[in-house]
Amino acid sequence: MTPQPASPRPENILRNFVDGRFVEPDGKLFRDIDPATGRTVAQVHEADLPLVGRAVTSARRALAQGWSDTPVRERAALLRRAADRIEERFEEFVVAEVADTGKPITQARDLDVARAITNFRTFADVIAAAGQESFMTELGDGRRALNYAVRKPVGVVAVIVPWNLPLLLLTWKVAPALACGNAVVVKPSEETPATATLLAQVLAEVGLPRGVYNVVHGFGAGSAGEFLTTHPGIDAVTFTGSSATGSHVMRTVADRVRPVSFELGGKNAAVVFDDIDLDEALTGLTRSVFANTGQVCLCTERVYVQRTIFDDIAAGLVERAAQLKLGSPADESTTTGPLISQAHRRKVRHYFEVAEQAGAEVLTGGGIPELGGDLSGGSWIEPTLWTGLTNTDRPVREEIFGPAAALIPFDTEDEAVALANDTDYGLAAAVWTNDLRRGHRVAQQMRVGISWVNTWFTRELRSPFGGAGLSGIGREGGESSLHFYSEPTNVCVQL
Ligand code: NAD
Ligand code: 6OD
Repeated sequence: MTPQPASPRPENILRNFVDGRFVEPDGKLFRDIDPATGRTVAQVHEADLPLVGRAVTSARRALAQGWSDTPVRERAALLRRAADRIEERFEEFVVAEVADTGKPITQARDLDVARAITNFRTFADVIAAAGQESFMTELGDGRRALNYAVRKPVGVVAVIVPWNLPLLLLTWKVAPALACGNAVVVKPSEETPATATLLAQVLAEVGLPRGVYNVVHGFGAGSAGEFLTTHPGIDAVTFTGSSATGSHVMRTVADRVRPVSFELGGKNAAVVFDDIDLDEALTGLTRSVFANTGQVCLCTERVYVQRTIFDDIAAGLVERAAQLKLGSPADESTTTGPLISQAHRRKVRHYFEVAEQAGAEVLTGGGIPELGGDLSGGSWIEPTLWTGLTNTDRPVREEIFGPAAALIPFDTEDEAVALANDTDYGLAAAVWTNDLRRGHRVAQQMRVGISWVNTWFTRELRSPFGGAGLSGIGREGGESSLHFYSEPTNVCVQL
């Protein structure tokens, strides 16, 4: 049976969640729009400065009232209950995520909500297994000192996330933060406020003490995002979003010397060698360029192809792009949703114009599709591929964050590595080759946080994840998350 799309409920108001309660809206509201149709899905209560302050205060109080000292096994059990409860309310999360993003329901189920569950289970396991560092120091004359590190939470963590994978990216940060005994104030994107709000219900249902998880809704500058990062009661900021916003947030917290973890933009390369299995590489490349309508920070926007197979790859990708099915997110056969908003579509279209002015040949796409009916008000865009651009052209240097990529030929391995690394970003790369040694050699030379060989977006949540250059600061995942979300005190005892 084809599931029904989320019915627009403009009378529905998404509330802020502070100190274990939903706050009755008494101020400004903004609209939550379904990008597939352009319809209003809900109204959202924008948190003002005093309300953000109350959220931070309630988080501090929760720490003081004992949350930070909760035994690890209790925190791990709570994370597991959260995962179980999301599983029980799975379709509610799916419907909310689809209504906010317009993404295909199959993706919301198989990736976004499924990963939220895995995030909670993984960090329950990670914290339950985590040890502490200890060293014996030889002081001479037979004297020794025992050093051991005691893991402590950082305190109140501001969690700011974007709209592309809202619940996945939120829980990727909230789960380890709670695992380490922190309290959080989360600011979801203004475009996608629903699942962070639903998560508040779930965490309350599974017994998270009040004040440990707070949600404040709103925008960035002059709104909840800025109120949060400038609040003196915040001990750390974990942020996923654009490099420009990351830079701004960094300056904001610099005066108070607060730690930041930044997962920022990407301009990711794929490098395709002529020894590949063509079909396998085309399947992988199609995913990496067009998944989530190109709105994944890890998506490939630069495809470097060995000249000997350039025409085959170009033709194969055009053929596969034509097979993508844009349509109602509720339809199980839809592969591709809209962009997140009309504003984002204007940005992506601007790059279409810049590419054509730079002399790009449009292999496919480049325009706005006519979907008709309910979908005519949505922010749809055509999957787009170009040739004829070089590394000096803006569409090859700047993050587009849409379903568009430039195909560029290379001749030698060294040239491919140099082209791929010729970027200010450094998030991800994908190398496609059947030569085992070359795969390792090239993957290791990439200046990125994650370098895949013959795959894309395959995630091991215990491995470090993050970016170099404009793509971020720090690493999260497994032990790396524990390092960010906890602060060790080293105890040194002379024996
Ligand atoms: P954005 O930077 O505009 O917004 C991200 C979040 O920051 C939103 O919640 C927004 O309200 C908030 N914000 C904006 N200005 C702020 C300010 N001055 N102070 C505090 N908060 C502020 O990014 P976006 O458009 O929502 O998301 C797309 C970007 O995110 C792309 O660049 C993409 O590459 C990046 N991204 C990176 C990763 C990663 O893991 N590296 C993952 C997903 C998305
Ligand atoms: O998979 C993850 O944990 C992660 N942080 C993915 C980021 C995707 C960017 O849009």
